[in-house]
Amino acid sequence: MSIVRRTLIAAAAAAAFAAPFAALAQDIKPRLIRFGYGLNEQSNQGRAVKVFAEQVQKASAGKMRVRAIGAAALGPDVQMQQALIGGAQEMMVGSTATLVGITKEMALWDTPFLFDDAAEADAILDGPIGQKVMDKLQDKGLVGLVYWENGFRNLTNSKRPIAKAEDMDGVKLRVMQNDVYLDSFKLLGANAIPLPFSELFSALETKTVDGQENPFNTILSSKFYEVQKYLSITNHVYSPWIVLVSKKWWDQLSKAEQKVLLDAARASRDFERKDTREEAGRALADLKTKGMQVNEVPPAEVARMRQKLERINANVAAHVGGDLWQETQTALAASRAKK
Ligand code: KDG
Repeated sequence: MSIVRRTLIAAAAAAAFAAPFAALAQDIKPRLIRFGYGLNEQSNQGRAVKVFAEQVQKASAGKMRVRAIGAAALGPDVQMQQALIGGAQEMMVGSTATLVGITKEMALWDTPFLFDDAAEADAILDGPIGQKVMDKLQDKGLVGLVYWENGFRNLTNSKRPIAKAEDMDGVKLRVMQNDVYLDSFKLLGANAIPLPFSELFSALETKTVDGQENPFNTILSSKFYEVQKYLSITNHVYSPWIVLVSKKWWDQLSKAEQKVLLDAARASRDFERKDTREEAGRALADLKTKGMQVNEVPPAEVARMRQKLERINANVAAHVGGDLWQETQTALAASRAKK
């Protein structure tokens, strides 16, 4: 047998022997997923990311591993959004409000008083309208998987209780980097100042701003009670979070891998909403115990705020498109008619 033939046979035998190990080596190297978020690990957001990570690890038999990176360590929402679009980061969860610069239809969820309760929010967000808005992200390099609950937002500040809109006059109120929030609180008389969430605690502590607005859960988990005396309950808007994937990265995944992520996202959504609502029920009592002075804004004054903000609805409708706005209003009217 020629030397060439002997060499070829030896090489083929070596390759055949190595193949299973190569496959095994592939099994050993899990696909790593950097999942960034803005609140801290102990928050409702942090707990839900942990559940997502556990679901992914279990469903992929360890072949996909989520590294949860909280407290805006990968940057504020807008920075993480850009990292996902560029493919430098795989996943994040953050506010829909900070996505409006990328996908204008996300402004729909910023409409003051859009949802009367969480049931309405779940039905619209998890239904065809929520999916239609989420699908708009794909042209911009993002894939939305599910909506989580940030919750109904309430006012805190260090100057005075807010019992009516006029009490906001002159209050330097931090808002998310979003025109609907900016315009709404200017209309109510506040001095609205947009800031990333990651800068909020220090801005409150140094009195750069007097107040902010967030759900009870966030006020508690971010320890805003340490730097805010007054909590005024308005429930002025229901705020969703959205779980996002880099489309550049998503498109490289197999269908099976994409299914693992989507199934885990849905399971984490159901956990997060339950966990958030249970915590919100306790958070108000905890905030009082921590020394916050809490007042319920009288329904008549909330109605006056809502009336003042009616003109914001027209801006949102123009921004998101008349068809989407009308479809949402019709769906809400239909669900309310059944109550
Ligand atoms: O990463 C922080 C975001 O999740 C943001 O939604 C938190 O509601 C928030 C705010 O006020 O910025």
